[in-house]
Amino acid sequence: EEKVSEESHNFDFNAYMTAKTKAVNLALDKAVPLQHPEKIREAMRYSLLAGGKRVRPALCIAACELVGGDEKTAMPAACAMEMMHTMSLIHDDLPCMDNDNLRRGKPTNHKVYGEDTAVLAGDALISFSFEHIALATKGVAADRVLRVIAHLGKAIGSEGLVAGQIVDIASEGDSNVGLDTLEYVHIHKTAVLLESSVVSGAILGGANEDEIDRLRQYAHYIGLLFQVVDDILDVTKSSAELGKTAGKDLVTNKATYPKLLGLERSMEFAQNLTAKAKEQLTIFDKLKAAPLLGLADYIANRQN
Ligand code: GRG
Repeated sequence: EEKVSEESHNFDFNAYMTAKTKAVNLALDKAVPLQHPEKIREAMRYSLLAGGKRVRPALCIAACELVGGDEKTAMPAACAMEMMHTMSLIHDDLPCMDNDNLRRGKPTNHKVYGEDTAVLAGDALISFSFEHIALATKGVAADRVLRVIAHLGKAIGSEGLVAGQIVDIASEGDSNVGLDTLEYVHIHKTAVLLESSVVSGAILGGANEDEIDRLRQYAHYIGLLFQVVDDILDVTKSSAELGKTAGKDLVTNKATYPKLLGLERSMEFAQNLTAKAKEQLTIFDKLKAAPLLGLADYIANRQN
């Protein structure tokens, strides 16, 4: 049985993620120190340092290392990816959006600091992300840094995260949402920032165009995979909890893969996406690609 992929045999993925998470948390803490005016800095730090898997910074650093760069070179961009991600979560949780009370196991930003401050904390994180890449990236040619900044701007704007969010909002309560719309929302809300993370790491590490394109496609597939697995887990988790065969997503309005494809075909789709993601990495040395291969498996096999 091919359960553990052969690539991961000699590579300790958990140790790699633990080390990267630790380094990223330190860098984030340093990048956004508590200073005047304290209220906004506290709100930014509250969500930024609230935990989270740090998948985007890990992708950014791993891609940089894969093409011959080092962790330090990618770190400002890696932090910027996490700051943008955090910003999108703060704004997504607002009463005018999803109106959530909990995030990463803690009260949401607006619950603690108020809506006004939560909006501003998100705004400040957007602006600081760009500033941080521009000022803190060392030893990389300016044209490469500029390309990273442009890529990130596109990824979070009306061709990326914002596009995914507005189409998601528009499709709320619509019982006829099809696979195309579901995929559009997932690609724009999730895959695009993962792509930006990987592409940025690759650009900063000195990748050539072919390498950048392969890595972009890899991230595209794992981004979609992330959401398909999320949908599958929603069904399997709640059926386990309820002791029933039909999970909560099969009875709510929200379109999901299991609802549109059935559980079996959703699981096949997830396997396909994992295979396609890994296929993109075959141009690289297998040992060097181990972290990204491991990340694909991690996203495919996560249990919560
Ligand atoms: C204001 C420019 C601007 C953009 C915001 C609100 C919004 C537009 C977009 C929403 C994007 C959104 C919430 C996407 C969901 C992304 C996602 C997969 C979240 C879960 O990511 P994980 O599992 O979370 O990596 P952790 O907590 O581990 O970091």
